[in-house]
Amino acid sequence: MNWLRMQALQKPNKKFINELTYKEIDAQVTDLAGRLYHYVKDQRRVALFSHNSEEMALFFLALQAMQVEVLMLNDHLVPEEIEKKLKSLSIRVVFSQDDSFISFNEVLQSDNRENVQFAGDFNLEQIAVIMDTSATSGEFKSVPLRWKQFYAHVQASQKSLGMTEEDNWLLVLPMYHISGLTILLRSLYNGTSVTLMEKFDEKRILQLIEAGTVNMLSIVPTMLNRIVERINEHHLRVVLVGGEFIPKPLVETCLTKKLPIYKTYGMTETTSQTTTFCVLDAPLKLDSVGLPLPGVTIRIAHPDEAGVGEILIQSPMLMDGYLGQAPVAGFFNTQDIGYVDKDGYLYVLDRRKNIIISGGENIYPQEIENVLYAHPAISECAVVGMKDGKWGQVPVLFVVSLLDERSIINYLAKRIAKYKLPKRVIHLAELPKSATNKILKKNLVEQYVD
Ligand code: S0N
Ligand code: MG
Ligand code: MG
Repeated sequence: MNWLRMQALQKPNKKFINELTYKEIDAQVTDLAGRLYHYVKDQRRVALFSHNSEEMALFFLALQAMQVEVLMLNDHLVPEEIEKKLKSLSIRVVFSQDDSFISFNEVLQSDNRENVQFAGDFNLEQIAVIMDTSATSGEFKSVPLRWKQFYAHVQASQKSLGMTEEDNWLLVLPMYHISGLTILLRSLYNGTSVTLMEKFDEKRILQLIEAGTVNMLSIVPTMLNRIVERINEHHLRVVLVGGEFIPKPLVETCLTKKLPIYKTYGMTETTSQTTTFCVLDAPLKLDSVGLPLPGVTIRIAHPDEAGVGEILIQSPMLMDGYLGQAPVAGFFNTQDIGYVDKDGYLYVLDRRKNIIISGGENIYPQEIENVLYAHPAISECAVVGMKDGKWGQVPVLFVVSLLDERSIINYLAKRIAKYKLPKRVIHLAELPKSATNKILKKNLVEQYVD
């Protein structure tokens, strides 16, 4: 079940990524694996550090063929963040688009080439990728996803979206997120095409939509917001939207444009899609995130009188467990809050406590606070989320310190990725606290943010 080899045999001339056919990609991947051999032969795990590119996809596929576990690094991370992750996962080899590590070009041009034979099958128990999510404690957790989860996912996703021969899926979400990587894998499994885009380029996306080059989009609301007003003619079959709360006015605008919006709820731990539905099919369920995909069971833990509680998920797409932690026994607690209606549609009311989602990127207040508390001139701080027209939500910092805003931001910028930086810094003489001396974020939000 090596999907690439299968497609290269069955549909050699079908386009896979941009202008490259399955046969061409299979040949390039085989060639690349030969050049990668000397870099990875002693490694169980390596990392990729890149924005979307054809090279990134080739490296990913070649490393999969070689059965190496691949840590997917967000390309906005700063060196200090990357070092921590590599150390904790004992990774010594990193391939990157630029020269910060072993560059893609260096490997592609290397003359040191081995003739490697691939296993004909992907091993379903093999860890394919490792992706990070953070815990509310601010420490990151690593999610290992195996071929068995991807295999279950592509089949369930197929049932929810119904792939066809003509499908061409825009791949603009980063492949280091599950939202982006699954676009590549669904297409690979179904033998369909993707249009890979290195950067979110609004003008080009609008052209691709209007020309009918792409008929499927996966997108976060922040991006959709930036293009929806300018979509006129379209041949879209599926617009899969998730990753953050979708404002109702945005859904309504999409409806007036007759965009086939598929709302979806999922996360790295569940290999993306867990529930999905097309709003055109169920206009009365606009506020929901849809029905469970085949094989998925959803339960609500500790429901109140209205049936609202923590969302639990059991599914063949669910990770076995975080690396280095006990496996998930049965149901996985998303810590998101919601309910299921009488028809089985899931509603998500609140995302995991404290998490801030900016432009589809998760930001964990405690991670920022931990970095700040390491600074001797910062005695108290609290990061909370604030609604934002462009990003959905942005972090705001409340701080007790003599340092000015500029110094604080400069200090943070060396240590955390730019998208995590507080968009506002508010100095206070002291932060509100409970009787047990815990900072009352709720009071800060009510007094300054709402
Ligand atoms: C929104 C994006 C495209 C913005 O990036 P853009 O416009 O390319 O910006 P840059 O040129 O990189 O930077 C410009 C300035 O903006 C700052 N910045 C960049 N991104 C952010 C951000 N997110 N928040 C705040 N600031 C940001 C930069 O720092 C820079 O600053 P200056 O100008 O000062 O230098 C980009 O953020 C993006 O690609 N977002 C999407 C990420 C994503 O894929 N999220 C989803 C993650 N969730 C999941 O994977 C699970 C859900 C899921 O699977 C799913 C989700 C959606 C659809 C389908 C599914 C599915 O189930 O299949
Ligand atoms: Mg960028
Ligand atoms: Mg970017």
